[in-house]
Amino acid sequence: MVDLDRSGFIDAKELQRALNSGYQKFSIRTIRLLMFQFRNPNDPFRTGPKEFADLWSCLGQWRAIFERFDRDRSGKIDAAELRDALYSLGYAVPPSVLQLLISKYDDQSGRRVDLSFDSFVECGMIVKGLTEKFKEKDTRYTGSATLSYETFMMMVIPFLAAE
Ligand SMILES: [Ca+2]
Repeated sequence: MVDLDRSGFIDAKELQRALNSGYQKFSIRTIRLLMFQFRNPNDPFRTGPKEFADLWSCLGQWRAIFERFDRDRSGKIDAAELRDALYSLGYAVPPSVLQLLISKYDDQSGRRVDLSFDSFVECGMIVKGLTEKFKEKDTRYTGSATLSYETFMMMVIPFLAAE
């Protein structure tokens, strides 16, 4: 149903259309990040039925986490709720990092930053993805690692998906 042009694969626009519903909107940036995370290693530029199923199930898990940590039932996740949600997943993100991350979603209105579901998923995937990448280099879990310039860039750039 999602594969509107019947190509056997879904593209970012098709996925965005499938995920957007009345109260939930996904930015194309989050969509691209999701597609990157669930790419097929043998065919990384195409999202087929299996990748889509994995992605869908992962979104269900993020939804459950979102509901669980939206303690004040505001329909949004604030900085403290995000910290607790990430902590529950095993990511003890330093306060400075959390602040930098959440500041990316500041709309400059002067109000407290609150994350909608798609921004929450994006934050979660960035923290999870980069932490896992870092852990590959920090095999003894010391919190430090030595990386080459190329390795560092290769780690980070995929998470800076274009708008
Ligand atoms: Ca909330």
